[in-house]
Amino acid sequence: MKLEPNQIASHNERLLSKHQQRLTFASQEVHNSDHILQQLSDFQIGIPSWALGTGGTRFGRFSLGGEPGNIEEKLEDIGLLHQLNASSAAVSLHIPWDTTTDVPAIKTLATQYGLHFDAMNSNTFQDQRDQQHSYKFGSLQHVNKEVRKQAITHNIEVIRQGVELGSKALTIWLADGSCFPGQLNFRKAFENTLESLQEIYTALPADWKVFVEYKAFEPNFYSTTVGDWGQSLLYANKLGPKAFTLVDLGHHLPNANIEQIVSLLLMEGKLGGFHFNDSKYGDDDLTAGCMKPYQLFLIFNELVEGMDQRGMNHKDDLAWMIDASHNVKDPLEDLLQSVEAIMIAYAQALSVDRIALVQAQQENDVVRCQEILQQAFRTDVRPLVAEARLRAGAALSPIALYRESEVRKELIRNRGNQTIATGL
Ligand code: AOS
Ligand code: ZN
Ligand code: ZN
Ligand code: ZN
Repeated sequence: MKLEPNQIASHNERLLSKHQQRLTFASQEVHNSDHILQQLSDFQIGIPSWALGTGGTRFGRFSLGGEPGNIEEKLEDIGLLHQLNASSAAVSLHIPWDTTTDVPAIKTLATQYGLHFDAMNSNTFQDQRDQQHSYKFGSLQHVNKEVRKQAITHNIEVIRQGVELGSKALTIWLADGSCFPGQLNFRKAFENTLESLQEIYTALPADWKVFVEYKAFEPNFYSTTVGDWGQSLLYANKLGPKAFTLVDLGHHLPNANIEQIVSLLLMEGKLGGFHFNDSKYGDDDLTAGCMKPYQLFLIFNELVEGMDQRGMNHKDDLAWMIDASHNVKDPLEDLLQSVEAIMIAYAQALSVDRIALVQAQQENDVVRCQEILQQAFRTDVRPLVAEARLRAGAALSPIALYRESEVRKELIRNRGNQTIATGL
């Protein structure tokens, strides 16, 4: 389904006068509202194809109904999100879950929704039907060369599909590691993985990037072969200029200083992109900004500062993606919330008085430094985010419009009540 332009227009009309009051106030609260509005309208966030249905846990899964059963329906859902917020113009596919035989049709469909393809994801953490070798004991790290070869071939196939779709990057997340001490030789696992990654790297087109995603634990609980940003950076450095580290916010050990990691990766020119989400305990894959909005802001604060220092383009030089999983919410509402939280954090980071901050740092004025950051964080920039949407023809309040238009009801009518999204 698609929203009619007049549905959006009449929704906005109803909220307009209240919005304008708020906007006037918010614009006075920041020193650079025009700049922020411009940056916000350029900024686009990639939606994960695997987060459009309820994922469930190993204890169970509760169907929501109306979930997309194929790639066409996934694009339809993301197209709808993009209509609502004008900030979700990209989709990140996962292969083989999203394998398609009719690439031209998928490309046309995506273009109709105003979408393009962000990083492609390979999957060597599950065994697929008819697969010759099992990944039970790892894929790119495996002690058996034949298994490694199978995983390498899969990654090269993902690149091939991505090229056809117009993607420019491959994200590799490995479940590889070990569950018990002694199970594997760390160094050999690293070397095997590196060698495998090198073969994949060789298959990358000239204008492609590869993102090496790290994760501290799970599904392996003793060691992970790409376990932290240090290991990911080692691989990225050894691979070459097309290899980068991907930061998933939920993949760190408790209390890790993610903003510092981000800052140093940027300094090294090795930050590739993000999987945004939030968590309380581990890789919870909850809505971005739902637990630690200040951390999200601090990360964006480093990003804005570091990217501007390096003369990077905020829009294109990093891959901005969400990685999420839903058990109890309507995934589409959750994704709208995540995008909103990311936009808010970004807008706040853009509003930081950098000149004053540098001066306060030079003077070791710790109190002033904190005041400057918290001033930005505590300013309500939501009207600016809404204004950017309004100017782009999207909804002032995406979730309100989603509910008013009874989108889920319509999706259930079209797709049925007992749906399982392909993927997880
Ligand atoms: C797994 O924990 C990672 O976050 C990956 O990005 C993974 O490919 C994605 O979550 C889909 O399972
Ligand atoms: Zn991830
Ligand atoms: Zn995650
Ligand atoms: Zn994860």
